[in-house]
Amino acid sequence: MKILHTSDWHLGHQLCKHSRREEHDLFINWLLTTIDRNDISVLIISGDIFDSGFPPNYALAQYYDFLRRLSDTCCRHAIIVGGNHDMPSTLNAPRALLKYFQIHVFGGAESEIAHQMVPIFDTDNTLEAIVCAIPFLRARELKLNHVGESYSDKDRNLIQAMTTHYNQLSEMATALKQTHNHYIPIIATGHLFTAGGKISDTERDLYIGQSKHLPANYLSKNFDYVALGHLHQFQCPRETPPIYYSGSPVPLSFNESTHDQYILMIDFNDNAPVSIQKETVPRFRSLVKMKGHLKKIQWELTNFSAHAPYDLAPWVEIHIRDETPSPELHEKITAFCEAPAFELLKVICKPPSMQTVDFQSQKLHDLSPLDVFEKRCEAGNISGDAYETLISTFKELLFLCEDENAL
Ligand SMILES: [Mn+2]
Repeated sequence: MKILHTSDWHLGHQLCKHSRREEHDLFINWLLTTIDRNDISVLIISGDIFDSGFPPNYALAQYYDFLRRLSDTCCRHAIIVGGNHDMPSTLNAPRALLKYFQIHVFGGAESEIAHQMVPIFDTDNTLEAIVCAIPFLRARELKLNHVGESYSDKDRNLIQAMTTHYNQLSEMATALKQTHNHYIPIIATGHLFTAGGKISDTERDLYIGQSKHLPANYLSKNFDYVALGHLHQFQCPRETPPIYYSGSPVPLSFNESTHDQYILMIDFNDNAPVSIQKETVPRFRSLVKMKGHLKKIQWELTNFSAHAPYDLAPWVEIHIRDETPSPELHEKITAFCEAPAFELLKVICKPPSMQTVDFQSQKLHDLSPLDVFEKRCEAGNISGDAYETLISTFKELLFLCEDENAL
């Protein structure tokens, strides 16, 4: 039995107000072909299907169209769990209908934990795997009451409750497995930060500080494979038994495009060790970041050639050093951008004073609250320890606001 593990699609995502719809369409086409070519029986999507709790209608259509086309492939089951970007009720709304097609959806934690255990049967109706479907876990779903607790107690109790949730499902699945004589792998899903994980600039910073990261070894060793989402870069927090992040299939920022994107395929042979294969997702659109002085940028733009094998025009972000914003400068750059080979998304100008000023397309909606706060600190010439303390306090405030607003 082979499963395919992916996560963090973020359907509906925009980069500098530009839709990622075409890239997601191409990814979905590629994924469906990959599923058939590799004889995949079970698909797991480990959270952040959508970029927001209220996705645009085209993103919903992409998702349902994908699920319909999935039923034409060799894949017999799908397990889809919610991430921190997903609204549990949005994902859960069609679950009764989708279950009819062997698509099991868990937008949030269930009030009855046993419901999160999904037995997978083969075509002869023999139990061939058990999936513990665990979505992003919210404090209120774990019935934690934080009133009067210090932040460190709150963190510790959340980690404890998450660990208990995983252990309970591990014990239930192990008990079910032991009633059978043949090999039955137990697979868990999750949408969380593990301690020491590599983060990028687009993961919503829900867990600030190591105290809120779950150590990988807290996850039961009875799980033969743990399919994680949340971190957008492929990584392996534990090798034996294996825990993997597949990472997002489409880079969500210019920084994320500096590394490759993957999906993972896991083969469970009878009693044999698990074999894990990672496959590179094609880059459907190049995201190119150019940094340097004006002359260098002009040279790079003049000599720009797209290497992507797909038709989508590359997107470019430019950071110009030692230049003061001016209308003439704008013209000097755009004169090089009229070639149809790429599309210029953003120009950031860094004057000699080192104060960052954006003069073209960077508007407030392009910035995160943290970006705005960092700019305010830079404008106030705050640096060193004072800067670090202010940033970490601001991140803590952001976390509290997100937690208060979480649905
Ligand atoms: Mn994500």
